[in-house]
Amino acid sequence: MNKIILALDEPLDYKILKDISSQVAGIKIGWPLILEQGLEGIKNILKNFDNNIIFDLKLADIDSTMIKITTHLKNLGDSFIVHAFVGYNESIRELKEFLDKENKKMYLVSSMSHKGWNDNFYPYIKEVIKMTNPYGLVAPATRPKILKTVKKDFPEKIIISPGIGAQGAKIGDALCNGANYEIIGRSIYNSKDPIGTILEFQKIQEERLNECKRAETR
Ligand code: BMP
Repeated sequence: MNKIILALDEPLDYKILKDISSQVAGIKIGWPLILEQGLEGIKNILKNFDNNIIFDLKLADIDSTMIKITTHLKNLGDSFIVHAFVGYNESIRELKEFLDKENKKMYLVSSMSHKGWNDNFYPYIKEVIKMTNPYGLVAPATRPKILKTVKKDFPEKIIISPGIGAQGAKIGDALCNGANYEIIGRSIYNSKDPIGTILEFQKIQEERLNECKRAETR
């Protein structure tokens, strides 16, 4: 089972990264690693990964700024995570057109995993998602109710879900609640044996998925 997206917010040894690359469904790169390693460092890290490289810059700006930013990174990755709350016209619409032309995917943030996020805005975010028709969505493992709602509203979208381990959700829970992949960072890159941890998490994911499928059919 390959349903882990590694959130690489801190560097790992190159040898470990090479071994990890075949064990995960993707890698998420964001500001912490970009600022620490610089673009050249990121290029070297990404040599270990063939595909599903997700740039998580949580873009939230006007169209021309977001297009400039993604232009710098488009040759390095496959997808970009973008905030939906900025709205559609002169922002996400134009970025989506640009990314489509470049054959890149967009994930929109539907809800976040931390306590301070306010899901009262979800009806608005849902409208932006509908208009945009992105490739995928980010939805939190920490709040099963909204994750299930997002899945129900957008059953055909790929849902990637953070909040597992360090933020409190259990491995496999997001998969049971409708996510396609679980985004995991600290529990992997801070562990003494990242590859062993990934293999163990994959086993737990499989067991949890079987359990919840069985529960559904009861
Ligand atoms: P960790 O497993 O170490 O908590 O990492 C989670 C990753 O997912 C981090 O890169 C974080 O920025 C990201 N993330 C999140 O935690 N919550 C969200 O709602 C959206 C995210 O992208």
